[in-house]
Amino acid sequence: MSADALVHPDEIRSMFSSAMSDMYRAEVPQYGTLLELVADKNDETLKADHALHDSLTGNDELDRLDVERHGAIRLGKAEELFTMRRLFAVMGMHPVGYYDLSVAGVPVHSTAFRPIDDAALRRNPFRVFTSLLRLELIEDENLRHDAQQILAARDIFTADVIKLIYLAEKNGGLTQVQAEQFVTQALETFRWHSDATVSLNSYQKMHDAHRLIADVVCFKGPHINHLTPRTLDIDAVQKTMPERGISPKAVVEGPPTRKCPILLRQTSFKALEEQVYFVGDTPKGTPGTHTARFGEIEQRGVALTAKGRALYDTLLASVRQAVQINAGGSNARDYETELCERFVAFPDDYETLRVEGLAFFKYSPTKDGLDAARNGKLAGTAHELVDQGYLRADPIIYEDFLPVSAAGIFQSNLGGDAQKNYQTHSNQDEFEQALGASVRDELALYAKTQQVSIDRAFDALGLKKSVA
Ligand code: OOG
Ligand code: NI
Repeated sequence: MSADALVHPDEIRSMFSSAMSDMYRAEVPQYGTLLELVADKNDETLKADHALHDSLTGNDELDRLDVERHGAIRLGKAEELFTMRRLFAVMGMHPVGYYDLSVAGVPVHSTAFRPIDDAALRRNPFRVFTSLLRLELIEDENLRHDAQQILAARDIFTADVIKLIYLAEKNGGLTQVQAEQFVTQALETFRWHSDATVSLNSYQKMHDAHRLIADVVCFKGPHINHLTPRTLDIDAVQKTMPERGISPKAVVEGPPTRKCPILLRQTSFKALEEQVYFVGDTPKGTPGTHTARFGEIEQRGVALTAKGRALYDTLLASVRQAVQINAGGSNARDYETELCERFVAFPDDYETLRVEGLAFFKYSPTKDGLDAARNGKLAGTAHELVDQGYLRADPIIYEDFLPVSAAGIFQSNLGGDAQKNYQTHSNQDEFEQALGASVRDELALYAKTQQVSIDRAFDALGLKKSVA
């Protein structure tokens, strides 16, 4: 490769995600313990479940499993979100989805920066759940004004990373040397700073209004607050966490345990109380503590269509109406029982999920299909060809997040497991204005992946195009 050849954005994303993981492991040792636990359980699961092993191999998911993780940051002002979009674009990560968390009592709205095409997801599906504080939801006018002033004065990006973003935009990418500098410089924005930018008194005022406001407003930058590996058996990891000195939250967010996993299940361990210094009389500052950083694991399942998602949302809402988890999490079992009982209404085999149009699948020709095509005796729809054994259908993995689950993860790290449901209006327009772009519609991305796979499979079988 010549010195001025451009590095592929997927490669920069992999370099960045691995550098971020190393940094977080050094900053939060429990994250390293969690990674080991997840790797052990994934090995056990794969050894015991050959069908799962085959399906992950067939879907090209096995290779990405070890590098797969997501993280999260919380930003304070529109300009930060705008520049963050440009920074992530250098690594082939683009805003997908709009999440309104105010409905669950968290004063932010969010998107997920992630790779979007199939090849990029296979290479490294690193995602960052990115939230923007909604200052207009702070009721106290003085406090809102103070928060605005503090945020206006901060700059979370290094001068060098800004130059490199411009360079990447101008030249359509970065050279190897520039990419390495970019990763080092970009990492600075996500680093933990134990020096707060405000006095203990200001911190406490923000903290009393909402702990999240203190976390976003009082520090130099949007420290990465967790990194989440993907597990193949979240129940096993949740159960084993205490044995390795980690204490998980009361319940796993998302759907219940199923034979055919759907969407996303997540659980986290409590944020750590860390020593920080507030602006004060002595040069070192006034010592105090702040809790922000935690650990999380996730298990991903098949992506749902709009129809499937509507069923999921309805069932989940009915569970949450029936049982609301209390602050101590002591009624967690009641919640789980209710969840399992109500989700009996959600079909739990891939064939029904596919035929009823509840989930997305990737189609590919089987060997029998290719043989039959040579003899020219194929006909039918995608579903019929699957029935005849000429096509196979593999679940398309859900690459996104769930607003109710995300709010639960936020809540459990802001003090207590209590679930809340607030009513406020979402404001996607304002979010996209700050972002300087519109977010992509995740359902359209899955639908396209499914349709492209059908088109390719039909081409390979010498058939005319069809829809699933
Ligand atoms: C983000 C919480 C949401 C997820 O996986 O749903 C999240 C945060 O606490 O900033 O990470
Ligand atoms: Ni998360």
